[in-house]
Amino acid sequence: MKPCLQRRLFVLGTAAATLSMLVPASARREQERLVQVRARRFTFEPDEIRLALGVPVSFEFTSLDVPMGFNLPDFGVRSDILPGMVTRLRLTPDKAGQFPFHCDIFCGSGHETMSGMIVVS
Ligand SMILES: [Cu+2]
Repeated sequence: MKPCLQRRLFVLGTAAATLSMLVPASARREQERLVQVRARRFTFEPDEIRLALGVPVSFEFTSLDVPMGFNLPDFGVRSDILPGMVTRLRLTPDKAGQFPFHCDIFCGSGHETMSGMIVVS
């Protein structure tokens, strides 16, 4: 490699390293947490989900038997959960506490008890 080309590459590399240090931490993409939830008559697994305040989460729902719903009224979100499919729901918890969720699609006797809890701290 010619010395002048080596010097150019060094300058370019140094400039790129400097630029990456100048990007503030807040502008970097926050790590999104993945939470997989499996539904089956008449349970969610897991039925207690602990989340960190302000950290984005991506839910992936699957049903092992019949169509279900995931409804989290305190955050105003819901999702269908269909057998053989993965449905996704993104959420960034902006308040701390315990927030119940439940199935909102009738799935048989026992549907009324199909619920769980999101715990944000
Ligand atoms: Cu149900």
